[in-house]
Amino acid sequence: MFQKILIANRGEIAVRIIRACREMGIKTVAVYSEADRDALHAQLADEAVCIGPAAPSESYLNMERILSATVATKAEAIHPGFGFLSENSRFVEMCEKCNVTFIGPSAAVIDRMGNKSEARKTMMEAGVPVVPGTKEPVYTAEEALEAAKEIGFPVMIKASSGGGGKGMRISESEADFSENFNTAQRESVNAFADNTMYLERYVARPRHVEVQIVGDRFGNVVQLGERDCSIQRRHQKMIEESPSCAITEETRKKMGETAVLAAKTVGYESAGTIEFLLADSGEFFFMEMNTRIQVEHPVTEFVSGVDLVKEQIRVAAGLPLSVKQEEIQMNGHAIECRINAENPAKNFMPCPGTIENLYIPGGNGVRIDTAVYNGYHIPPNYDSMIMKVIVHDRDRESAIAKMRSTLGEVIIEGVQTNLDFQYDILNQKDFLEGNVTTHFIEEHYE
Ligand code: MV4
Repeated sequence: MFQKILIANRGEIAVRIIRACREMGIKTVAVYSEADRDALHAQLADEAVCIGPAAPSESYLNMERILSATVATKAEAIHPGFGFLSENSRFVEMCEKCNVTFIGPSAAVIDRMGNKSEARKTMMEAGVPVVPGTKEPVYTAEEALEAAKEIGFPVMIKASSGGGGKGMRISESEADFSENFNTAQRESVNAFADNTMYLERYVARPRHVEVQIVGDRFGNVVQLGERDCSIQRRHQKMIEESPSCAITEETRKKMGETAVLAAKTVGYESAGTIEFLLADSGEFFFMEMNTRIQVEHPVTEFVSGVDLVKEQIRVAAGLPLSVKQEEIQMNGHAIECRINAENPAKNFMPCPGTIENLYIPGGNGVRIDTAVYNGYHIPPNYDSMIMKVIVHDRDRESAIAKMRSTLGEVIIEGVQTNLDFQYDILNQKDFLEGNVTTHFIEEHYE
């Protein structure tokens, strides 16, 4: 096992990783920017190294500085968390050159899955269901239109380097196709310097259901059930839960097996997520694979009892997974609400500032992942998510009741937050009935 791990991240996920390391008897090194001198992760770690100015490109995204800090502190491995360098294959290669273990999948797997059009083709060939559409990438509006006529309208035009909705356009008919294709492609060229596009039939009012998997280097892959992440706003998830109330036992089994097949097809090691689009027909289709630990991993930890970060560390050290599929039993229902320092009344504008009064609740089946404390100044340079409230109870109804009760106890003063907005969602009839699609927020609020 590793003696010392460097955490190349900040905020609640850095704290989450430090805790896993400490429980495993592993020393930790935090890195922090000049804006994060007072950040909790820098105080909780055994050592902390300042790696540069507030701008992410000068600190948390700066590969040379992070690797220098790793070598200087003699850490043997880097945990990247999510965001920042977590899905950067060049960084994985640089770690290898420095003899440092990257806690995550290989550079080759990150590249293969990061290219959405290639990932789609890989999955099609493996027999994983994908939305009907192109198998080979398209580059011009002319060839794309021919493909779109075959698929049938409406079609979804997607950028191969996209994800999170960037470089994505719906085309309703032949008449609007070329304009939408060109706009989506231009967006992709500007954002990712990549003109590679692909097409899918448009799936109306879908749900976002994803399966958590974890694999080791011996070829073992287990799945830890699904998460329903349909409650999103502009591709930012707000509420995640496990299990999904939208699928039958039969679909659940098939989806889990499909996720394992997808991961085994690429020889996946570490924690990863297979995202599916669930159509109202009950059919599901592979969308993308996320090759990192995700924000919403605690809901899976609650229902499965598996510590995903510890498993990541174990398998990166060359050990086998600590659990077999037959030993995994999913229990009860978990829900996560993401609390952001933002103003819902002002178009959810980020609202950095100083926390003047803070109360963090607890209780049976309550988990709060956060890195803020009383008097903490939230810097304006990073993500606005400041807290994750996660609850676990025997069924969905009890979990919703627990989440309402817990959110009601949270006190955050000094900055605007989406706490009240989250509370309101939990009282919406459609949410309570499990009537949620990816359009829930726009249909109920905007
Ligand atoms: C789709 C779709 C409908 N049909 N693909 C959005 C981001 C990317 N991960 C996939 N996305 C979608 N792809 C087809 N063929 C609808 C969406 C979509 C969506 C998906 C998941 C969660 C929220 C979403 C919000 C709007 C659109």
